[in-house]
Amino acid sequence: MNYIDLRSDTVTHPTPEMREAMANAQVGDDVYHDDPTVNQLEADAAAMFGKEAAVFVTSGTQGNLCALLAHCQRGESAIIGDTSHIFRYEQGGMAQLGGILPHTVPVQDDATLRLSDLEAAINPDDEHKPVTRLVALENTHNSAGGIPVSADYTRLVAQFARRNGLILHIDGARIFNAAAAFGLDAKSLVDGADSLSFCLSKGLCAPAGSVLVGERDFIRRARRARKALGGSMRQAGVLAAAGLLALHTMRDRLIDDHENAQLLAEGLSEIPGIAINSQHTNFVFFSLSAAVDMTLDEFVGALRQEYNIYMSPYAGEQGQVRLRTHYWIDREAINKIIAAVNAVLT
Ligand code: TLP
Repeated sequence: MNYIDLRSDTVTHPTPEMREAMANAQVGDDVYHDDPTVNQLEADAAAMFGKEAAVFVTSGTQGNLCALLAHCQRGESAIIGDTSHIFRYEQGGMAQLGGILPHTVPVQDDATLRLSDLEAAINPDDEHKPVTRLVALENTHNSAGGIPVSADYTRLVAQFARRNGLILHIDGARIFNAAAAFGLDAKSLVDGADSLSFCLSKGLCAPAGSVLVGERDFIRRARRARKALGGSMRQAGVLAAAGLLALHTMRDRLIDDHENAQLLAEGLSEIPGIAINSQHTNFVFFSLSAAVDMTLDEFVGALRQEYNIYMSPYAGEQGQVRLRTHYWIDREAINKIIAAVNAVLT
């Protein structure tokens, strides 16, 4: 590649091994459960998280929406973080298509939701109020800057959910980044959760697809939701073949992306005019200091035009740039980025 793309880890291309596996994949019609490669991916994902079943979906957004549609009835309420991806960046699909009311609670600086806020968000049994059905966590937390959420905290929320008759769903788009950050098996990060959606197409490099895991009955309902959303694919084994490699060969190297993000933040922090706001897992957020005589758009434009380095100002908060490291950004690229930013600012 003759460019360096830091806008997201969603920009990752499939690896050469994935392209080869895709070309050779055995396929069938997955709506008939006939695609052996999809079946394998679903079985492996379910086993990895100690759940009964799994369903291959087109995207992280579809995984979350299928989960919410399968868990909740129209008119019910789900408690979610006010900066959660489900609330902010998924077209309000839960409300738009599911008639599910989002009840938001503040996401704390450490990416957790306070148990007292969760408690206060549960509606009493009162005919004026929607029935509260579910609580959702996000790990790692995107808007919080890629912060990983601990296994202990997740267990606490799972116990809280159990005590209050609520379902716990985890948006684990980057659950393997959290696992790498803690040096833990990803399964321990979803202990007690009823469902988890995780993405194959971000740091793990598959070209498309996410997997939703949970109990068998729940997955049966989620498959119906996927169908209603037009997301049931036919010979999806060509995608699942890349997904299998993502699941089995790409998790262990995520720690390299975290190290690269750390090196990047360290290198950028030494450049006058750059203020690093946060660095967690594979995320770096920074701002330009007031002394810099350039708008963010001009800065980002100069990097793109002069150095083929892509960054984007972060839509969530004005004045910040969000960077993501991933498989296609190696040490050499990190050094090039630091040198280019230095050149643009001096
Ligand atoms: N996030 C994308 C954008 O939509 C913002 C990105 O570039 O980070 N959950 C989380 C925590 C996510 O970060 C994302 C994608 C999703 C779900 C949705 O996944 P896709 O894009 O596959 O629908």
